[in-house]
Amino acid sequence: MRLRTSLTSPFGRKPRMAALRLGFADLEILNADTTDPADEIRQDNPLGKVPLLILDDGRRVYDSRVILECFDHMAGPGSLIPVAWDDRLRTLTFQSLADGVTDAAVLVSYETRYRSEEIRSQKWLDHQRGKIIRGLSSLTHTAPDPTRFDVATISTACMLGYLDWRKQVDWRADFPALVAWLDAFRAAAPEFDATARDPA
Ligand SMILES: N[C@@H](CCC(=O)N[C@@H](CS)C(=O)NCC(=O)O)C(=O)O
Repeated sequence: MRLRTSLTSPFGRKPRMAALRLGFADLEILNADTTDPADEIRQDNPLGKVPLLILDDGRRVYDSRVILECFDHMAGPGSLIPVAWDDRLRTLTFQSLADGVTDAAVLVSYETRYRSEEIRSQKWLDHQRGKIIRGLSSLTHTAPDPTRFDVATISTACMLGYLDWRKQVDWRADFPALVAWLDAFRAAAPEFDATARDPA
């Protein structure tokens, strides 16, 4: 199997963490450049986004949620997504929340990276930051159990790691409960630090 991603992508970090935990030693991780029109990523995924999983039989699988679903199937149902319905629904919804915050954070980052100051929209940045703040507030009240390793905790940790890097909001100052959450997750899941952009 091959995973095409950039090592800085918060969505690409999700399957990289999961593959480490599940012991997928045959997973080859290859770089992809979504900004390069010549990169095959645009043929493999019409959306031109990473991560992309290429199965040994040639099938192309995207996005990160479907890749984790695929890993869960390969490693045995329940390994990343609980099987019991109520737990499954809650876990998948946490994943959607964390991924949605990451989506908003990516848009904030793109607005500042790809658009010059004169055409940048403060209204749009505020709109996206509102999603980030509301998502983090919600997680402060109810968060997935940080001692578990599943699609909810993986996505939440990758989202916080991305906010740490790009600093779209000052989440550590404003949401101290989530600092404790990430510390607890890191202690339980060495895969998080092992997949950092610059692992120690
Ligand atoms: N829903 C997708 C989001 C993937 C995504 O937004 N990836 C970003 C990198 S973090 C990307 O490829 N951006 C390039 C683009 O939007 O053209 C997933 O979960 O995989």
